[in-house]
Amino acid sequence: MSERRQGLVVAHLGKGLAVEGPDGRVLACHTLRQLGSVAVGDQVLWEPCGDDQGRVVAVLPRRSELLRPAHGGKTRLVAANLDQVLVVMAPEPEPDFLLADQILAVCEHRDIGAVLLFNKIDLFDGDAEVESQLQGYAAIGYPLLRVSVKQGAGMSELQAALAGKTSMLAGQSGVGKSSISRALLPEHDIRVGHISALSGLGRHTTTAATLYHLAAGGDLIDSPGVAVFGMADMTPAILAQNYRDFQPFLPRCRYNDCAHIKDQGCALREAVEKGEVSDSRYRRYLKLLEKLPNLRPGDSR
Ligand SMILES: Nc1nc2c(ncn2[C@@H]2O[C@H](COP(=O)(O)OP(=O)(O)OP(=O)(O)O)[C@@H](O)[C@H]2O)c(=O)[nH]1
Ligand SMILES: [Mg+2]
Ligand SMILES: [Zn+2]
Repeated sequence: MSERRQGLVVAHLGKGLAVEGPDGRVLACHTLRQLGSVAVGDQVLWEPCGDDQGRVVAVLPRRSELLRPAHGGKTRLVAANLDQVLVVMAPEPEPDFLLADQILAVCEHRDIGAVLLFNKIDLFDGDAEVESQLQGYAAIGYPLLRVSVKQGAGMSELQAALAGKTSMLAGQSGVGKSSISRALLPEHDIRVGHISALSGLGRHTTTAATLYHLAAGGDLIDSPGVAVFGMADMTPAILAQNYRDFQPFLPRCRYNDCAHIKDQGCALREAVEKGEVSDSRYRRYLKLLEKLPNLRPGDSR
């Protein structure tokens, strides 16, 4: 029986995994079929087998799981042990606060922290509407960082927010996610080369999630696309519960299954009318409801 070691899954290969051992070396590993899904960010136990390869024999308990919808109503694990998602926005393209709300709700649902990252402040003219939305998020407890990768502004605060944590960047196209990654990840190209060079288990595609170590501490999982923040497993009730600012009011709705639309005795709507909950957050919630697959007409009273 060979010796078991702990390792960190840093990438998916065609038929296996790239696992980083305690000495920092990355090697290709097979997985046992009965292990089920293993994802980037997983802590695993592995044992050496053959030439510079390993076999993953166990997955250690996870503190969080990020899933995305897959074929046949199933879900696929995209990343494990994420601590936080950085929701990147910018003055240009015009901020998509609906997408931001969706990402924040999915993170809340998965017990993953969230931070707002407002990039390109070199282009920001102080637009009152954008500023008021940003401050609204800060008021309900989301940390708000303002940076300009282009000018290097706010980058040390960003590094401090990432230190000691496993994070992922998310947000609409063109806000600067890749630019931020490049600024934070001097080892990016080296690592992609190493992982692609691992033999025997198929190729690593750069379209798959990959974990990188940050120079100033912490890890960054680079995962393309915002599809991972789908709401396939959410009902109206679950969506509302994952709005931090809605939570205090929900237990006071007259009906347990209140969808908070036109329901009688809806405490959330009352709170919006009294100005205790942001009207724009509530209106965007109504829009997100329309994107939920589970909402049938007549679900609400
Ligand atoms: N003025 C300014 N431009 C920036 C800043 N950060 C990024 N950009 C520019 O914004 C554009 C988009 O940046 P990307 O990093 O490609 O954006 P992305 O979020 O990765 O976009 P997708 O890959 O399409 O999702 C590029 O032209 C960058 O040079 C910034 O701080 N200030
Ligand atoms: Mg990009
Ligand atoms: Zn209600």
